[in-house]
Amino acid sequence: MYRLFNKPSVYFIMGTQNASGKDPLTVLKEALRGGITHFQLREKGAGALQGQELLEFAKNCQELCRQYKVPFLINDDVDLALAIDADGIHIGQDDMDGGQARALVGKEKLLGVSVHSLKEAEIAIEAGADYLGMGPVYGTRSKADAKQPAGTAGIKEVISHFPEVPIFGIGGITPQNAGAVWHAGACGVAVISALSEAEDIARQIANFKNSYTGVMI
Ligand code: IFP
Ligand code: MG
Repeated sequence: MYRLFNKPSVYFIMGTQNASGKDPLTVLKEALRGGITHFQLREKGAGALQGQELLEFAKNCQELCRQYKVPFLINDDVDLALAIDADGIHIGQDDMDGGQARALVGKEKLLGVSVHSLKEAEIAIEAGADYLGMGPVYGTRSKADAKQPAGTAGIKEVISHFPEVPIFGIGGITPQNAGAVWHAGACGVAVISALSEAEDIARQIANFKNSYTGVMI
């Protein structure tokens, strides 16, 4: 089941800095209960947990994900992913090379790569990526260094060349604007604040899934 990326997937990305004043483990639990399909721990920026604190927090997230049988991935930090035997890692273009990441984590772990062009997608797939994250589709506030919004044209282009590779749209996606992402052929939406800042997280996840239902591709 782990390797399946069934539509409509809702991939939640969170670090302690995204919990908007709430207890991050409570936010994650609500998201798991509400039906997220993947989780990525992305501990970044000012005040990010480090060392033993990060390890403990990661283990707590992992335990929750296990209870809900949701794959647990770590952003960037291959050492942490290996130390706790996470289900996979996600790397960006500024991080280590995809092939190097694959060699370090082995064949069994999930490897996700952020891409912004067909060329980057080709390289990531060649390196052994299991899925791609592509964006920012729309404007986002969650990443200080985000690129210009790219819409869904890139997702369509990559899917036309690699129809079998799961692609998540990321960046400013809401249930209201997710239609174009599904229409482009993405397997899922990847979201940070759209869930972490939602009044009712479970309702928001349902809204994301419902934004797919009935869309003709
Ligand atoms: N895409 C994804 C994912 N995660 C990231 N951290 C990112 C782009 C920058 F959702 F996993 F595809
Ligand atoms: Mg990164």
